[in-house]
Amino acid sequence: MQSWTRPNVPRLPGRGIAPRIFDAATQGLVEARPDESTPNLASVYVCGITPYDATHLGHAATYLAFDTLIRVWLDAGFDVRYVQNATDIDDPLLERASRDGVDWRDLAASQIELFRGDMQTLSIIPPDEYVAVTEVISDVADAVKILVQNGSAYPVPSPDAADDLYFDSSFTLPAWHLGLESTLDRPAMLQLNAERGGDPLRPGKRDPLDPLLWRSERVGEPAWNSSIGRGRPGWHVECSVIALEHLPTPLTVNGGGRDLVFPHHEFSAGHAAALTGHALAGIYAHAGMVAYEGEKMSKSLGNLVLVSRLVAGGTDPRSIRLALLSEPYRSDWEWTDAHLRIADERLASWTAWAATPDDDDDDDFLAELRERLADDLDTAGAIAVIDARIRAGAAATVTAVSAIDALLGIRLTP
Ligand code: 5CA
Ligand code: ZN
Repeated sequence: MQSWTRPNVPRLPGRGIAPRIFDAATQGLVEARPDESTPNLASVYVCGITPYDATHLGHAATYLAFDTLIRVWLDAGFDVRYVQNATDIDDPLLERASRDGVDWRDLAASQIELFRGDMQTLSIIPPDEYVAVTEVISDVADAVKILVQNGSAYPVPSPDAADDLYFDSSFTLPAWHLGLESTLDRPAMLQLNAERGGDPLRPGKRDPLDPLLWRSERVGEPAWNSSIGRGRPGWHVECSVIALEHLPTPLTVNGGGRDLVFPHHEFSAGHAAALTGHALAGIYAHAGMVAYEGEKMSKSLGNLVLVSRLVAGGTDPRSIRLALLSEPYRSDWEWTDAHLRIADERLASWTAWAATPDDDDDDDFLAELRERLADDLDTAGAIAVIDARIRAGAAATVTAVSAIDALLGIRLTP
């Protein structure tokens, strides 16, 4: 599927540092760099939107976190390969389409178009491959067939349709990258599973946690022909298949928002391990949840601040970027109007500062910025470095202005 236009990312003098970022599997900071199998190629899969109610600031914050990672990687001299999906067939999308009396395909297409526009407006580096789930249904079915053949998938009867297929989670327990080390106990897993698309109460499963791999055709629901009959894929396996198809494994980073740690990334990794015999990713990285009016910003609650609405109301997209970058990407935090007011003031001060740059190189500044960002993408720290420079009366330099553009994605000069 078509991605969006890539922003210009200036090259900076010298070379940046491979960042250390937080890994959910080991619960610690790990250097994010290519491994020996792909010595200079950093690869990242980031879970994309389910296309309705896009693009809210929570989505934007998550994609901006991985945009920062990619900018830091490029500055460190790595080639980067980036893949993102769009979950353009799933129960919540069908429910919303039916609630609003629109065709689910039209809803998905229009929301993906809106998302592309918002990402481009925010100068977010596009994925090299932007893949809709509906483009890979037969590949997912073929993968599920392999799981059936190797014994990690099993049928669950349905009263009104052919058998569905589920993943036997005990099959990959040794490869459970996140469950192995995470702090989740079984009751917490069961609860999150129920809240986040699982069906622990479905009769006939070997373990209530086992996730759906393939839903056989139901009357009135979309279905596709495939090597395992007519139906549609479960959620987690789509991301495993798209990542495996387009990126070398193990990926350097598998990413998304923290609401995806369990069960989504757990099972994407589990399915991939069952398919390939090795780990999906070296690092599992997650952005914190952005809240609004006291609760996680979410499509189901409807407490959304949309990027497109802010921009239509005259907000400078660079202010949105700066506001989101002012919070550590891993924290959960609450969006307030003050975030935008402070970002507007900061943008005005930075722009005035950048208007008359010196030609001198400013190696210290660049080194400080690189050091902050290599430290778990400390964008708030990087912003503080720039604020401090300006407060101290240091002149802007051509390199400093380019560094802010390349690393933070904020262009200060026309
Ligand atoms: N399509 C699936 C992933 S395969 C999905 O989670 N879609 S989504 O539209 O619900 O979310 C898209 C991305 O934004 C995910 O990475 C999700 O973790 C992230 N996200 C959703 N809500 C928030 C929030 N309030 N704050 C931060 N990130 C969020
Ligand atoms: Zn996903």
